[in-house]
Amino acid sequence: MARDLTMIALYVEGFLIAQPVGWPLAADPLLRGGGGGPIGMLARTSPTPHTTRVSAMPDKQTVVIADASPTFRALLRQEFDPARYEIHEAGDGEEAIRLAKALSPSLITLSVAMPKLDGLAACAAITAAKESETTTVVMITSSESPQDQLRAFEAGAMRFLDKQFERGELGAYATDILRMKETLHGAQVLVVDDSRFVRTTVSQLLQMEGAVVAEACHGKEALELMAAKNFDVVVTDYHMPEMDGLALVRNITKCSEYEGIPVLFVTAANDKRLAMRALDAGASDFIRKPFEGAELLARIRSFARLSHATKRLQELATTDELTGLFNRREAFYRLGRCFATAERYATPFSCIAIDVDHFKRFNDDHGHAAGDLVLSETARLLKENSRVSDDVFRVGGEEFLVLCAETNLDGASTCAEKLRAALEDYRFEFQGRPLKVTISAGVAEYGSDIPDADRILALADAALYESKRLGRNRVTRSDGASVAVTV
Ligand code: GH3
Ligand code: MG
Ligand code: MG
Repeated sequence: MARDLTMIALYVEGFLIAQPVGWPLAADPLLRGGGGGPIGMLARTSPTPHTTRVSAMPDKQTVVIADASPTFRALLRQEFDPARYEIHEAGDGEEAIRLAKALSPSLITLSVAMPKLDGLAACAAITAAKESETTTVVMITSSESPQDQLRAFEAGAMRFLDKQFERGELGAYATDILRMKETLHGAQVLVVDDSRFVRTTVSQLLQMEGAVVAEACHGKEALELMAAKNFDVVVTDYHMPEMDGLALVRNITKCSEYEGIPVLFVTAANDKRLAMRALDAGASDFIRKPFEGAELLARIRSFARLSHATKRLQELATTDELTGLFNRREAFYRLGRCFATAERYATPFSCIAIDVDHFKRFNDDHGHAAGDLVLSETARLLKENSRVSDDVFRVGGEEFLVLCAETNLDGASTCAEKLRAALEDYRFEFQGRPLKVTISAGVAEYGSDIPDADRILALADAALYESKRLGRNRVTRSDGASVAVTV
């Protein structure tokens, strides 16, 4: 019979962490001895943080089955649906390590008794290797000995399975583990707690599931980290020096850039009012101390899923499909924000309205597909030839807008001329044919006489119209001054 290795909770320093039930608690000399107990196990077996892509899993998961007997390997193979898994087999420990490094499988099963190198040694080598840091190892043995199980966990195995396992058990475990990895693999999680012990333990739990974790010891440090990097989920404690959890939640909520980032608030069991205050302040949920590691992970997984879905929706709502640029709606949002900042701090900003010349004729002559290619290439050229601090938008069919932060009319006119020249110089290619287009532009700068964002757009548009009237392929400033041609 297979051992039940689902998680149980273990109470350590004020909160619970999850442990495999198969862990021989009472008989474990390490637990009684202190230092090398279960936390030590987490520390030894958890992979190092990594910075892989977020969540998207390939169509088929790779699994390696390592056992000396081809018959037993065939039996294990039956656990995995060939439509969902790509199975590789190894006949000894050395081959298992080689395949683990070459394929970075999602899961590997290792039998303890194997030629050349036994399963335990192979397991230790695989979990230590960078290439297989996200590989889950299942150790398979005919031994019932708790000491063997302990050694398997110490070597980095996530599960210990008896050779007499029930049919379907390994397959079900693989499905479970891969679903968990799917949602936390590469998820960016920020853990905020003033207790180093709690931070480290929570981080290690998360890292074991493939999350990328950052740690902060109070709210202020958390905000600093959030300003520098995007997170999918934040987990925060309440009592902390400098800035407590509640103040952190309030700060996150009031900042529009952090909209959609779920915050999981950790409260003491008996403080219902605090939990309510945290939710009122904008936390997505709370979890009571002491908590089980398994529950914490389950909640973070669901928040990571939510966070990805929200980000995807935000992306869809703000980007133009053809060019990948920000869309018209985002242009108005950012223009409004730019306007408010300029009004408040009296900083300059300018905008450039751009329109592709004679584009209707271009479509008629070369076809819509060629037109689409030109639009997406034009978008790329506009981005490449403007500053990183400038925002480029597609605001209409063949109409673009560039917002130049902290830039006056002279600076923006130089930028517009650079963009015009870049388009004039560029040779597009469609189905082997070289094609050319030009653009016209109009530039306007914010000033105290401009009452609202619409007005600055109207000025840039009027200047653009003037460029068209004067013959196209040129830049006009809203003050009527001429713009030197750079080519
Ligand atoms: P002007 O120099 O005065 O701007 O002339 P124009 O022909 O570019 O201007 P007009 O506004 O009359 O026509 C714009 C054309 O842009 C109409 C349409 O065929 C084309 N267009 C708009 N959106 C798309 C698009 O998504 N793909 C393609 N291929 N063409 C588009
Ligand atoms: Mg046009
Ligand atoms: Mg137009």
